[in-house]
Amino acid sequence: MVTIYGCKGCGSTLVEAVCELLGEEYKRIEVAPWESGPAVESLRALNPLLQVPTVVLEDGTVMTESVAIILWLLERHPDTELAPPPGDPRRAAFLRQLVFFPAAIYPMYTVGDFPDRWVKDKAAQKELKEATVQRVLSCWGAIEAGFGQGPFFLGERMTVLDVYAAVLTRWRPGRDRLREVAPRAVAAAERAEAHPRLALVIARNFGG
Ligand SMILES: N[C@@H](CCC(=O)N[C@@H](CS)C(=O)NCC(=O)O)C(=O)O
Repeated sequence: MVTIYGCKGCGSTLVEAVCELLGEEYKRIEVAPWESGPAVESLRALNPLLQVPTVVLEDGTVMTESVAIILWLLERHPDTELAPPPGDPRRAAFLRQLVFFPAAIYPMYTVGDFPDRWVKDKAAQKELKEATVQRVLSCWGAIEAGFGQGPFFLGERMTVLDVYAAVLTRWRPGRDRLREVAPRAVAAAERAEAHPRLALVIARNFGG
C-alpha cells in the first residue's frame, strides 16, 4: 500500500485518482502545506519543499512530483490501458503531453498561489497572479491546437492524460474560462470524470 500525503483538491487528487483506476491500494493523509501542525511537520520531514503530492512507498521510499509518481504507478500495472505502452505509436505524444502538465501549467499555480513569495509589492503580486492565469490560458490554447480526433486526449480510450486534465481544469481560472480556449480538452476532462471510480475521487476532493 502506498501512503499519499495530500490535501483536498490539490495535485494529490491526481495520484488518488490513478490509484483508484489502477486498483492500487493507498492510504491518504490530509495535510494542507500552508497550515501549521503535526501533519505539516511530518510532511516537511519527507519533503522539505512542503508540497503535495508526496508519496511514501511500501519500502519507505519517498516520491514527489506528480508525473514521476504516475509513471511509477503505471509501471506497476503494465497491462493497463491508461497509457500507451513503450513502442506504441501514441507513446511520444503521450509523454509530451504528460510532462507538459507539470512542466508548463502546474508551476503557474506554484507562483500564482503565493505571489508574495516572489514579489513584495501588493500591486505587483496582483499583476503576477493575473499573468499566471494568462499563461495557463495560453498553455490550454496550445493543448487545444494539437488536440487530436478525440473524444479523449489520445483518441477513443481514456488515459491518465484525461485524468490530469480533469484535475487541472478545476483550478483557476476554472472550466468556463478554459472552455473558451480549449473546448475539446475540457470536454475530454469532463468525459473522464464520468468514469465512476474517477467521479468518486473528484467528489471527495472537490465536492458534489
Ligand atoms: N511539481 C510538483 C508540484 C506540487 C505542488 O506544487 N503542489 C501544491 C499543491 S497542488 C503545493 O503543495 N503547494 C504548496 C507550496 O508550493 O508551497 C508536482 O508535480 O507534484
